[in-house]
Amino acid sequence: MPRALITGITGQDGQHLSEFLHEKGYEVFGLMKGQNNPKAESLLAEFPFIRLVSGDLTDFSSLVAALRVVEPTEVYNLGAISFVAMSFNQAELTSNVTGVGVLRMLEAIRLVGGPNNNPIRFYQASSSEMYGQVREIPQSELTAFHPRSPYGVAKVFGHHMTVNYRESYGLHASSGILFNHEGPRRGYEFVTRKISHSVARIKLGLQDTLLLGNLAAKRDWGYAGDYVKAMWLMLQQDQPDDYVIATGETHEITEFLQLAFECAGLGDWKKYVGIDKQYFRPAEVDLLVGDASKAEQKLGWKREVDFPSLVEMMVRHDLDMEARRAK
Ligand code: NAP
Ligand code: G4F
Repeated sequence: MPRALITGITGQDGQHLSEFLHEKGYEVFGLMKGQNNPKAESLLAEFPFIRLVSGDLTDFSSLVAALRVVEPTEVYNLGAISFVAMSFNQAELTSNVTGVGVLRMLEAIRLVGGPNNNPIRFYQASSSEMYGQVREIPQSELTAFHPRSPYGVAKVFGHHMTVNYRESYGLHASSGILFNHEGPRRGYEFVTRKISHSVARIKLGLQDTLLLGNLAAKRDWGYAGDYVKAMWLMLQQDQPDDYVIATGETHEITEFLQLAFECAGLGDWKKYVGIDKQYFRPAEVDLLVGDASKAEQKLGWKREVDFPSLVEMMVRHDLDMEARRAK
């Protein structure tokens, strides 16, 4: 039976990937940080099949110990400080977890090896944030990086380390350059979930306004459930490689706002949305749009959920959730 060790198990993608791998017959292990992580209980309540092992991406020996206990056939490194805004305020922590954490895991895999002398296959959660101030449109695996945040810089480090360990030691290490992906499990700090959640609360009379930052940014937004399939497909290939995973469409935040407010029957979003300087970033990524043709051709991957369906899925989920809470 294949065994997966997932770092970032409590995050959006960790949850989707656990569910997906479990359905495929995997034994699923998750790396859990902290001495009494409050997220453990709710995670196990929803996904009772997950087995937790203690460890932290900033602690090398804990990663070695986790690999020895689990003996995984595949490692998915999703753990990170992933909130770009926070990375400006905690640049050193972000570099340590999101950047050097990748090196620690690669080195641990190289030293521990895999069960029965089978090499462990490794997935690195790289990001479209690495393109930052984009050099070409759309962005592909060959586009040069110009990161615009400590988070983006850390992801570039992790990406290059993954490529380097593949080339230097022959590790089956693949890097997925994933564009923004969202859904009802998205953290409330990210703009799409902040909007869908606020729309639900405004509709139910629990909130009056929604304060946001730069509304002119454009993102290539897909559904997280579609994107974790691509992670798995990368590790099933004979040869490791790097792949862009994206929808190929870009939308302004105002388009997300328009669809979300309409979906809840609230009409014009401008009546409810205000601008607050605190949500602007020292440097912005203005536009992202990915070219996933390599993944489509080589992995047979294709997104299933389109942009309007994604917005609707998130708003309907949050309307139901807030209505249940209000009872
Ligand atoms: P997320 O919801 O923010 O989850 C991040 C996870 O990392 C959490 O489980 C968190 O654990 C864990 N973590 C934080 N610090 C850690 C540490 N020191 N050691 C071990 N684990 C730690 O992120 P996501 O949206 O699921 O994204 C998954 C990965 O894909 C991340 O690496 C992210 O940077 C990358 N990515 C995401 C997107 C996207 O649009 N979602 C796009 C491209 C790349 P706690 O909950 O215990 O803090
Ligand atoms: O939702 P965001 O915080 O996502 P961002 O910065 O694009 O990063 C996400 O996607 C990356 C992939 O490209 C991941 F690697 C990363 O881990 C994360 O998952 O912000 C999206 C846009 C930004 O331009 C931001 O300035 O929305 C703008 N924005 C405007 N008002 C806001 C807000 N973002 C947030 N979070 N909150 C606001 O109030």
